[in-house]
Amino acid sequence: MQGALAGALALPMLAQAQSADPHRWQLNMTRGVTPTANAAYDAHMFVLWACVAIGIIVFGVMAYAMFTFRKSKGAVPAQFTHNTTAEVIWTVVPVLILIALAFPATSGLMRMYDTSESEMSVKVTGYQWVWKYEYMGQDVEFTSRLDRKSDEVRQSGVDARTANLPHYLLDVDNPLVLPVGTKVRFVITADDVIHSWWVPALGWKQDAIPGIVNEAWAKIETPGIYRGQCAELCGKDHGFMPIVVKAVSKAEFKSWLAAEQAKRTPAPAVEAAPAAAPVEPAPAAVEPAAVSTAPKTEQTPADAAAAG
Ligand SMILES: [Cu+2]
Repeated sequence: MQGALAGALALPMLAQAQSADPHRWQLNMTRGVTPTANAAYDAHMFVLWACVAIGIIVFGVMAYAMFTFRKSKGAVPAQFTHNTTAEVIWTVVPVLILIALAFPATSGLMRMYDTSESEMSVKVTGYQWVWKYEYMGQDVEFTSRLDRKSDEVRQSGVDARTANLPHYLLDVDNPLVLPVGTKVRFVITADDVIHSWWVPALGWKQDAIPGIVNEAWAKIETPGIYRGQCAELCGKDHGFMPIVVKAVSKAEFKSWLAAEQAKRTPAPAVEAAPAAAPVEPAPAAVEPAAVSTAPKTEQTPADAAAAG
């Protein structure tokens, strides 16, 4: 209880430590690592500066009028009740400004929702309180949960700041590995209550709702580790289901995927990767037949290499 409380209290502080790495007391939004995230950032900055300019103009004119036409200088209030020209101006100008602001926002949103021509799909399922990732059509799936060290610290009741964990509550056991320069489509759902999958560097947040499949996509430009969290209050451990995306080169992703497939496919798992134990035990029924075929497939590349 005490540990959970300490963890909950530490959250606002640590939420700032996430990627693409904002710093403490940072006030503005960060640039992301995808074209849509950067479009969102640009739209945000455009609107911000438009608001700053409008604020300076409006308050500037107001301050000038108050100072120049003050009562002590003998100013007399104007005596008019209606001015069609002024009304047309203060209606048309804001409408034009709103259209100018809506344009980048709408075009950005339309691009965000366009998942066509994606090169691979990942299914994300939220559970209390883990994420499950399935690389669709690749036979690779795993769960991703809070790393054990963070969990131990949060349950121990000690002050998290003394634990010397740079990514306290933001690390997971199995990160979602993705290739850079690839349009990845996400299909997002949940299996118990509503969650929300959010990695700020990707520039979007998508609700994970039981019985509904939401879509999103990302084309990550820069390799790196990008952190996020569940963004929909989903129960007592909502604060303890972080997200880690590891973006790697296409070649690196290919070999990672092959290694995962080998690990998780019952056939080569026994022979091919004895050092890396599978996270989930392979189904026993498939094993005997699989073992007998494994040496053959193993020897072929080795023999070829020896011959060459
Ligand atoms: Cu949650």
